[in-house]
Amino acid sequence: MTTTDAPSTKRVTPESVFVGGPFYGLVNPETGLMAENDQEKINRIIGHFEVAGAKVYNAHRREAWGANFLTAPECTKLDFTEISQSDVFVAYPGIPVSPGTHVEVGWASALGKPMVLLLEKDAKHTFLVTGLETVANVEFIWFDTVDEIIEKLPDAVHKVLTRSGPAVASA
Ligand code: 5HM
Repeated sequence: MTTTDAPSTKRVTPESVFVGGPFYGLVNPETGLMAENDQEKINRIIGHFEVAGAKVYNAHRREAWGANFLTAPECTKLDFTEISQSDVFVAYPGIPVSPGTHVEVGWASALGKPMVLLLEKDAKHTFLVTGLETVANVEFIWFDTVDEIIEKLPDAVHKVLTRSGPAVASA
């Protein structure tokens, strides 16, 4: 982790981040790719951390947005390893709901990873995500637009990186 001197605040920033979100359900069977606006939602988050010098792990980009899917055992093992190695886990659990991202949220919380979850305002999210504060070190960003996420990310990341969240074992 690194501390940056912004004019008004000091914020802790991560050296490594895992970015997750809906993938398989968003790949158009005709093109074999995610739509550009769906790619953009992920790319904006990746870019936010990369311009600050962080190492970003992300399956969508790694697998060329659907053009180069890994096998299920390959991506499962890689994602678990990369989440384990990351300072912070940032993800859209998804509208549409992403089954794989929900598995990753479970791994990240059980691993005690600091987490920031990006939740669409006025949408239904499962109770086991919106209730995660009771067992995990998590911040939620409720958003309408990706611009809102980018504005709120630095504070949310700082909060989870400087706080020790509830341990699952002591729940
Ligand atoms: O179920 P869904 O595809 O939406 O799950 C997305 C999450 O699973 C992503 O955060 C990604 O890290 C992981 N994933 C992956 O790494 C998912 C798929 C396809 O299901 C894949 N590689 N090929």
